[in-house]
Amino acid sequence: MVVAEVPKLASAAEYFFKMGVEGKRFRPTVLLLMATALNLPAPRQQPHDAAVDNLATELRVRQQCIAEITEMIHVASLLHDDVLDDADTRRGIGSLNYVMGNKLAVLAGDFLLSRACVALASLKNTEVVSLLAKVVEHLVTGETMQMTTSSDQRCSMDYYMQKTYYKTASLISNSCKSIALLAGQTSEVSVLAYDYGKNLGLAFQLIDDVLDFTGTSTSLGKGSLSDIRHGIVTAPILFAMEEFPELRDVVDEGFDNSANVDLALEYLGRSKGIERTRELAAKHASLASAAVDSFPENDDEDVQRSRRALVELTHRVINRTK
Ligand code: GRG
Repeated sequence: MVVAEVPKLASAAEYFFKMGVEGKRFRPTVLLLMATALNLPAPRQQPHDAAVDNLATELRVRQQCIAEITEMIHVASLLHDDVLDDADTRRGIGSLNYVMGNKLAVLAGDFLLSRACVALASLKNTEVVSLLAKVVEHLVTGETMQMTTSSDQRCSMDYYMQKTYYKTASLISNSCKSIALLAGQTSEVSVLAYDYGKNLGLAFQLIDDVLDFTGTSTSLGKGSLSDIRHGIVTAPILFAMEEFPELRDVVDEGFDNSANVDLALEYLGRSKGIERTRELAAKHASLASAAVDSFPENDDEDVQRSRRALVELTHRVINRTK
């Protein structure tokens, strides 16, 4: 799906799908587990019915296609994000804009997005098309919200959570819902799948925001500090600001001056900002887990194992160090 005709575009579009730089593949992992977790109970087959097996295989291929589309949208958004941020690295290697230039990076992102659209159309399910088209709108909206904030918006937890939903949680939540819809699940169950993805995505981003300050250790300042250096205010600072309202003046002054970064870190260190962000992530992880616990009963061993794995992932997301 990511192979283009023109060699230059082909190498650009394939760049982050090569072995070793494919990233965590967190989203497709969740989606394939969700597919099995929502398998409908198989009708009793006696004798073995090949037609039933074929239907199950066909469904799995369609759900796998959602996992592929989701990863392509994700990578397209990373390519464009790196252009906007003028990033020079991604996944431990040179970012595509750095290696091949902004123009090819933008075009490669557009190409991945258009191939994802073609694959999506081939599924011939208009509700699923609408959900994933909305996700692209959300990604763009979230990025724009982050880029163009007023002082009040930058200091608002509601604004931050809305932006986080758009930038991170919408893709995984709406893809989870698409998996459920393709499986022929009811709208109630599809909403549970959506709730799982949304809360997992929010927890994932909240921990990402903590790791930006702490890195793999628990000490402050050991992360890349990339958000704050780019003037992006995230949950730990917002919680710290509730304890120390004077931090707002520092935030309003901006972080072009590295002394302000140090000052904000000092306030953060004296506050419960990191702890409260972790607690909020844990709350969302537990809501995600509760959604899986509400899935309709199914004794199938594979289904049970996938549900346990989805729950296990909620723990991993909040305990991860990278
Ligand atoms: C072209 C679809 C499209 C969108 C353009 C630039 C933009 C609008 C949106 C930016 C969206 C963005 C980059 C959100 C951040 C999401 C996020 C948490 C990225 C990190 O995901 P990981 O940790 O990365 O799963 P790996 O490398 O493991 O895949």
